Amino acid sequence: MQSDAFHLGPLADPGECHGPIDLAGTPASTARAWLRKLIEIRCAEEKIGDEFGRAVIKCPCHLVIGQEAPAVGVAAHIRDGDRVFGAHRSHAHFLALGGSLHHLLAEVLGKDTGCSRGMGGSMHLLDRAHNFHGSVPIVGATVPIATGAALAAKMDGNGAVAVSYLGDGATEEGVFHESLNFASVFKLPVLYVVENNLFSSHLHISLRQPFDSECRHAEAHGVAWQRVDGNDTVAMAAAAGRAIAAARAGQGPQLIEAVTYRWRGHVGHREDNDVGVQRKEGLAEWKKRDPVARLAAAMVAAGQMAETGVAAITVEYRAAVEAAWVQACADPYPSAAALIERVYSTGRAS
Ligand SMILES: Cc1ncc(C[n+]2csc(CCOP(=O)(O)OP(=O)(O)O)c2C)c(N)n1
Ligand SMILES: [Mg+2]
Repeated sequence: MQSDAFHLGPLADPGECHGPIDLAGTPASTARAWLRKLIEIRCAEEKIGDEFGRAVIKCPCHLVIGQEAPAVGVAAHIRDGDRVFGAHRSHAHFLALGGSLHHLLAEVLGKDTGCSRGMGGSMHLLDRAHNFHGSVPIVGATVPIATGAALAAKMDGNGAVAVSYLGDGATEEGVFHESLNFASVFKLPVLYVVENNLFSSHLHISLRQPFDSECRHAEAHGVAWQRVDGNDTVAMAAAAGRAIAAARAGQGPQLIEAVTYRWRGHVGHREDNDVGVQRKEGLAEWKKRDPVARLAAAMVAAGQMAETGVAAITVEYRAAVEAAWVQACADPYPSAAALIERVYSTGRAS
């Protein structure tokens, strides 16, 4: 076993990895598309945070501010027929694949126009038209579903892949290990993206696991793995490109560990609080690893964008988010009848 399968090293050190990233020959148009998507997600999340703070949004929201890059890097390689699954912190996964701001905001407001008809909220996102086949709040629960989707893709021989996003906390669920074992034995075309933000709720990884890197689980199950600076969109896209190409080519399951950090508390809008526990970590240092700023700095240095580029794109997306918000606020709630439309019943009275 590779000993570096156990340790994150500098990637877990908030004093490291602050500089501009390496564009690695990324064309200006591609870098710009990724930057725009990062900023769209950031603006949407800030709005959701603001409205959650004002108690206008009432469902629990797990914000992804600071860890937008994995979703954007992976989405760059998803094509129609692939099946992507998220978890409780999936606004970015949904938006990166092309999900609509309006459908997301309407969902967190409980409106009929939401992506789950307003009946799921932030943790039940769905957008099959953009290959996003669902997110659920039960930690680890979508890992076996994605594995099953990969089995279906293999049986259909259609060249599709499945993607499972999960957190470092979800690797503590037994079904994660069962899924990796199964996928490895059957050489399934599945990519597990572990967004290791070092925390599960208020608990740092050092209090929960003997080692801080989740790659050891891939190694143990014979799954190919890569570890990436999860705040570097270019590196994320490159790793996802390699992994997804290998999975499509029949080389079996892949795992990417994206090391990142969330700026807001576990749930809700506050920066200083994880479910009632005061945060102690060096958030100011982690903010220097901002995926938006680092991609933008590299683009400016390469002459791909003016210094004012981020500000201009941010103005544009704040307006788009605001327009979608106004529309969602004006939308109706589901009718009372709609509440039981999808309820399964045998018809027998108990
Ligand atoms: C099976 C299960 N156990 C516990 C919870 C409560 N819970 C919700 S999110 C969460 C933390 C998960 O951490 P991680 O997987 O690292 O994701 P992150 O929140 O860091 O994105 C926990 C414990 C749950 N929803 N489901
Ligand atoms: Mg986590």
